[in-house]
Order: sequence, then C-alpha cells, then structure tokens
Amino acid sequence: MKCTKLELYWMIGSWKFDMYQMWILPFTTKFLANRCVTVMWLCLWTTGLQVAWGFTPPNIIFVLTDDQDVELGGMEPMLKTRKLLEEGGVTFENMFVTTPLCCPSRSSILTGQYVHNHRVVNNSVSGNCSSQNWQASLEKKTFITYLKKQNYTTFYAGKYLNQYGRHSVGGVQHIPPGWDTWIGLVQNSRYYNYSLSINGKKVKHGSNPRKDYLTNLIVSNISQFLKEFSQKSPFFMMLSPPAPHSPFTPVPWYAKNFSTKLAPRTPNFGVYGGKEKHWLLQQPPHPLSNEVIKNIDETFRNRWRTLLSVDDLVQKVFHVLKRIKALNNTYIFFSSDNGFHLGQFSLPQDKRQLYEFDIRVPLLVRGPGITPGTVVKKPVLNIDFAATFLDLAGIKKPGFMDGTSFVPLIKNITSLHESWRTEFVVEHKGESVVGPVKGCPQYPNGGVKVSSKTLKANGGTLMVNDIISIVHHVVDFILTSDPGFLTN
Ligand SMILES: [Ca+2]
Repeated sequence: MKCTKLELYWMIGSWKFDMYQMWILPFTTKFLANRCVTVMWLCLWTTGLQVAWGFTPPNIIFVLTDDQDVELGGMEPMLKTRKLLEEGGVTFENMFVTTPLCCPSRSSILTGQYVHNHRVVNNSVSGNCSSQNWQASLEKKTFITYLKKQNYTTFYAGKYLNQYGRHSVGGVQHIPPGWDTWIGLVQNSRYYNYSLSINGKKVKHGSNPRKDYLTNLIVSNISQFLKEFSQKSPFFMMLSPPAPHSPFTPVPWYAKNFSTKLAPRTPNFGVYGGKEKHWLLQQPPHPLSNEVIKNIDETFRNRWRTLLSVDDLVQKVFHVLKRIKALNNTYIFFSSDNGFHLGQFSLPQDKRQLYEFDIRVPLLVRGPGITPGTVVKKPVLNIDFAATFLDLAGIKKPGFMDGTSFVPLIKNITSLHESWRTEFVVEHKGESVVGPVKGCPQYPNGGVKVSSKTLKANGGTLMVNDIISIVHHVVDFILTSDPGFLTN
C-alpha cells in the first residue's frame, strides 16, 4: 500500500454539534499532469461532445456485495469472478470505502457524497437511513436519476438501504426514484424468510433453497430483464446480494465447502490493541477464548460459502451478456459496501473500524476499452461510483457530488493519473445503542463489555459487541511499513 501517513482528526461536526471522527489518508504522488491533454480530455468527457460525435452510452452492471473484505481473502473463493473480471478486466488494488458501515456507505455510493454531506450516519431511521428526510431530498438526486434522464433503462435487485420497506418510511410501496424495475429487499440482508418490494408490491419468501435463496432469486430475474431491454436502450443494472453479510447462510450445495479452512491468523489476529489504539480497541477481552475462535472460523467458512453463490451470479451475468451479444458495450463493476474483521485486535467480528480490514474492499471492472489483466494502484473510493457511472454515460457530474470519476484509470489515460487524489476522509458516527443488537451475532463471553462509567468517560455512545463510538483523540498513524496496524 502506498499510504505514507494516516492522520486521525476529531472535530465538532457542523450540525447538532455532534462529534465526528475523520481520518485522512494522504497518498504520495507527484503532480506532473500534462495540463493541455488533461483539459482536452475533460472537455470530451464532461461537455457531452461525445454524444455529438456518435457516442453510444454503454450498458452498466454493478454487483455490490455486503461486507466483503479484501484483507481476509474475501475474493479468494470467487474463482469464476476472478477469471472473468480480474483476468478479463482491471483490478483496483486500493479501493476504499469512506465509511465502514452498510447504510452510510450505500448512501455514499448512491449520492457520490461523503457522510458529512449526505448525513446518513448509521443504519437507523433516526440516523437518516432510508428516512423520510432522505427520500424527500437526496434520494431524488442519486446517480440513477441522472441516468434515467439520459434514457437509461434501469433495474435494481437485492438489498438497498437497511431500513428500506419499513412502514414508518413509506413501506414497500416506496420505489426510489429512477428505477424502472424494482426488486428491493425489505430491511437488512437475509438469505431466507424475507420480503421484497416487487415494483411496490410486497412478496414474501420462505426457506426453499431452490425458490427462495436471495442471491439465486436475483439471478433468476437477470435473464428476462437483459433479453427484454438490452436491445432497446442503454441499461443500468444494480445487483446487491446479501452475501457475505450475517447470518452467513450458504445454500445446501455449498454448505460443506472449505471445511478445513480457518480464518486468517493475520499479524493482528487476537492482538490486544493496547493504549496506542483508540479507547474502543482497549475494550475487547483478550486473548480470544477458544469458543470465540471457533465461532470466528465457522463464520469465516460460511462467509466464503455464501460468496460461491455470488460467484455463480457473476458467471450468469457474463454468460447472458455473451448470449445476447451485449458484452462489447457493457461494463461490469464488482465491489462491496464495506470490509470486515474476524479476530483482528481481538475484535470478534464486525466492521465499523477505520482499519484496512474494514475500509478496503474489492473493485473489479470489465468492459470496452479495458485491457484485460491490468492493475490500478491509485486509490479509488465508494464516493467515486456515482461520478464514474455518469461519466461513462456522458453526463456531467453535478456539483454536489464529492467523488471523482475513475474512468481515466479504467481506460489507462495516464496523463490524468499523475493528478489523482492524494488523500481522502474516512468517517464513522456511532449508534447510540447499549446492549445486544437484534440481528448481530452474540457470543457468550466473546463480546466487549464496557461499563457505564467507561462509556460516560469516553463519549457515551457504544453498541456493545460492535465496537463503535466517537474518538476523542488526535492521533498520527504511519501505514507504510505497518500493514497490520500493529504499531499505529
Ligand atoms: Ca455492509
């Protein structure tokens, strides 16, 4: 990793005087851009001249997994995806999310904004997740609304935002603007026994592996859409399977895979964070108990097993595109909304931390103009997706979007590489929940226990077992020679 320095700041937020934690990752680069070429290129991509020159907007398919890491080998079981998109496309080695949690990160993906701008701060309605305020404001300006205005046919299937479909925020009747075909999962990731909004109507599913397994249900809806719409207009398809999020449920035919695999014993596995880390990393019990380690290993295996169904999904997408002869004008993006940890710094399992295991996620892209097997090391972010999709469609990025199109990196336009970003912000605001959280794994004697006295002394918000809160320190981190964050 090219990071040379990670500085942790804290500040008083601009709204409600909430405390915010913000990390800035500077990357060492030299600014040597050829300005003339840069300006010409930008003109081509931002003024719509491409259209006048016979530009054909490409189709775009975005596969977004839930909680898939890179640091713990999250891409290793996905052999088909790696062959098709990694060997057949471009791999971004330094892809990060700017907030390590589902709903805030997904809101950043949709709007192209940092958390401090879209203000979806956690997974709750009160934290603005799929809230009425969100629906009345930024949801009307997500990237898909711009693609829709550009005559894209649009399709969504899978998990959306964690609180989507609740009665208090419009129920399943609410269809986010811009989506023609809407197959939205009600609330958080599940594999069985869930409800969907099928274009505004509630459909319940049970536990039949053949009919109900959510990842496969998404697959079953792909073919018809592609056959029907691929010849009519450019299309945008977003596929958001639940894997490998909890409850980590594989289909029966993959339930015995990886039976001898153990979670990676990374250098920081089971290591006590100590006083050099922020206060929450001083709370986990250590060393990890045998019972917790056993649970960690089983979780690791099941996460990989759930990803095998996503691997099938990607292969299916590819084969259908090939069959309908749409590969030549279709980009396939593959990424995740946040990473994950299993035992790092004695944290049993979750996300929500600033460390690489929670913020580094996969990003593979295949499509026209991409040289197969290429690798990009420049840092790209979840806030970049919106600008990138618009750029590919020949649409100028709206001013409110914080992210930057990484189309120049995809297409290896080297003149722009030199002026690429050298820093970014990572933000997370905690949930004000104390006690076990429904839907989150709980381990006897394995969670983090923090007394009310400790809580009060350190800011007052904490979700036990999930290790989140607001840091009240100013800290310097050095990343370059410390990949496990053992000393920083
Ligand atoms: Ca997630």
